[in-house]
Amino acid sequence: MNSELLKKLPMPDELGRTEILNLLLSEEYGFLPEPPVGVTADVESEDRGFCAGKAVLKKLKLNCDTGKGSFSFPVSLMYPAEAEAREEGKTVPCFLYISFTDRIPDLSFPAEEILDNGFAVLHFCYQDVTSDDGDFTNGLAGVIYPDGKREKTQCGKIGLWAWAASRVMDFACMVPEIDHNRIGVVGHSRLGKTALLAGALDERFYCTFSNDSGCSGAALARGTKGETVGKIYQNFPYWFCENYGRYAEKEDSMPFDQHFLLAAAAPRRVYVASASQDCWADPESEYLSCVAAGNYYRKMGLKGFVHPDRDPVVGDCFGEGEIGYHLRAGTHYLSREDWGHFMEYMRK
Ligand code: GTR
Repeated sequence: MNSELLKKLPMPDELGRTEILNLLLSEEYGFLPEPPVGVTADVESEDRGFCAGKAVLKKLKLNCDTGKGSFSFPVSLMYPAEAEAREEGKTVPCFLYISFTDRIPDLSFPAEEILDNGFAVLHFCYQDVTSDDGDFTNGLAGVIYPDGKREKTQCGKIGLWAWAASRVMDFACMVPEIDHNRIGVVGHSRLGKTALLAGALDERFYCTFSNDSGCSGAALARGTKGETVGKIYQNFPYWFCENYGRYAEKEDSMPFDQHFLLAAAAPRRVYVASASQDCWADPESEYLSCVAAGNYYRKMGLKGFVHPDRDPVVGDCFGEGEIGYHLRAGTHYLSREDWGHFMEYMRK
């Protein structure tokens, strides 16, 4: 384990959650829009025969009164049919899955398996919120930034997707089948970065699941062997706020590193999933970030990240602390194996 690097990292120890978040928002992701004045849902269809009738699938439109105009986007809700027996107190834990597609199920989303395991899922497709490019005139961006222009510290696309995840959370809190204290937000890759931000900002999330989120997600920027701040900001400046560009190839000058993002979720749970051949996301940097954030948790009197004092090997899964981690064999992908670990961690 690279303990020299760990010693050199800035530590959030003296900072409270609000200060950590302010730092991350002003320097990296940008400040998100205010929460909406109101959120309502229109049920557009209901399939009671979903997964052979074992589950219910509802397609909804979520309407948000942002204060700057109204914005709507599609969301899907699915839960095991037996969760409707509410008088027996059978509410179920729920995954809020930020997806790359609107397909249900999908190769990266084994819906039936998740439902069979007793979980509800709320699902939305990120590009239904706003496009994944530098155009800030469409979707939520178009409502929040009427002329398509942002200030230096106003959020980029990751912040807008994370804002949408919190609106789905607003809705989740109105669903009687769901256990409102057991909702985990899940995302892969750029949407893993989004899930981490949403989970750090919104204390209603019980747990955040980051899958292969890499640079500007779970992975430390300092000492990375994968994607750098310079590279990501060159290719995807619109994911972040303008200030982040100042740290391109100057990671050592950052007053924070990505373990601050994990620490901002304390005392709640964060789970980081890495893949052994995902060199661009850099599993080692994701692991070290958990180690560093674990120290912050421990200073709060929590377990933090419970792990052996060595680099992880394929097949390792550390789920004892408030920070969980696994290293799966293979490449950049959200697999059934990853979901299996997420479900196991949520059950704890
Ligand atoms: C890559 C990007 C990564 C990761 C990935 C993805 O091109 O460099 O940071 O987010 O895209 O989201 O698929």
